[in-house]
Order: sequence, then C-alpha cells, then structure tokens
Amino acid sequence: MMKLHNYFRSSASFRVRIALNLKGLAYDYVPVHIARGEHRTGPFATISADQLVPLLEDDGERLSQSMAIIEYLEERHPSPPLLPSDALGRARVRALSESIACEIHPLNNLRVLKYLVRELKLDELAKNAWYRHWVREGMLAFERQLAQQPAGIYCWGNTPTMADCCLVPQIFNGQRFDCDFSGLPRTMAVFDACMQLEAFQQAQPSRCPDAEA
Ligand SMILES: N[C@@H](CCC(=O)N[C@@H](CS)C(=O)NCC(=O)O)C(=O)O
Repeated sequence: MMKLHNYFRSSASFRVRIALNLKGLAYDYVPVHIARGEHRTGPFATISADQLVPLLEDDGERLSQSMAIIEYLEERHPSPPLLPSDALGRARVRALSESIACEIHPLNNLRVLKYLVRELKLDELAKNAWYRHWVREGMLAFERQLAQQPAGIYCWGNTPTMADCCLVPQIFNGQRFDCDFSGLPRTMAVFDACMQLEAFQQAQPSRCPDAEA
C-alpha cells in the first residue's frame, strides 16, 4: 500500500490526493502537521530531503514534489489518464499546471509567508495583501490561457487532467484568504465541474483525517 505523507491544508498534497482518487488508488494517509513544524523537527524530517509535503512512499521508494509524483502515478497507473494522448495536449496541460504550481504556489507557501512576517516584519494585513495579489495575478493569467483554448468541461477537454488537480487546491487556498475570484468565468466553471466529482470531494481538506476547523 502506498503511503502519502501530507497535511490537510497543503495544496500540493491536495493535488496528489486528487490524482490518487481519480486513478482509484488506495493509500495510507500519514499526517504531518506543518503548521506546528513537524516537517522540520519530527520523524518526517529524517525521511524527507526537502522537508516539504507531500511525500509519497511506494515500493520502498520515497518521492517528493507533487508534480513529479503525479507524473510518476501517471506512468505507473496510466488509466484513467491525467495527461492527453497527444504531445500538444500534454504541453497545454503541463503549462496550465505549472501556471499554478510554479507561478502562484511558490510565492504563497507557508515558509514564504512566515518569512514575510518574521524577518521582513510585515503585519497580517500586508501579508494577506501579498497573498491575494499573487493569487489574483496568477488566476487572471490562468483564465487567459483557458480562454485561448477550445471550450471543455475541465481545464483541458471533457475529462479531468493534472491541470484540474492543480487548479482546485489553489482555489480552496485562495478562498481561505478571501482572494478575489471575480471575472474568472472559465476558471470557476471548471472548479465547479471538478467539485461535482467524488475524487475531488473526497480529497478536500475538510474530509481529511487530520482536518481541523
Ligand atoms: N513544489 C512543491 C511544493 C511543496 C510545498 O511547498 N509544500 C508545502 C505545503 S503546500 C510545505 O510543505 N510547506 C512547508 C513550509 O513551507 O515550511 C510540490 O509541488 O510538492
């Protein structure tokens, strides 16, 4: 059985939970309370090189980085596919995924927000303004990308892909910080469509074993 070391609120973990669910793969949920620093001090710190969640254990191997994990799952368990069968489609889906995973998320993760507050002495208001600014900028760019491609139910076509695995957690996180998601019709329609699916519902933070109010 695979083991997923993760945290209910971690959006990078949420991506992998969705991918595992979409593929119907069972896994052991191993909670790592990153808000309490367990990723840096607890037993997790000894098994994780980058001390970040998620970390997937499979066949005695440990894998980090959510996008690499999802691509690994895709190769090991190709059905149902989370990447299109054609090169152009795969490039489009990876570009959408990276728009979130590389352009938005790194600016807003826990250690960056902590640095803004502890080292740069930003107050809560300024920290939240930072967060909301980068989410808004990133989501507007995401919407422009969606608008340039053929209409579909999901980010790419009519079946969920890796891009949807990235989009939904980013919206969840943004909602927690009261980000402005107005004027994003394609993006929010895709979000709503994803949230109709059991795989996405089951992966959401409130359904996780370590969920907190
Ligand atoms: N690029 C990484 C990001 C991993 C990451 O930043 N995870 C966050 C939770 S979403 C984390 O462990 N944060 C701990 C910290 O910032 O100290 C991935 O996609 O897996």
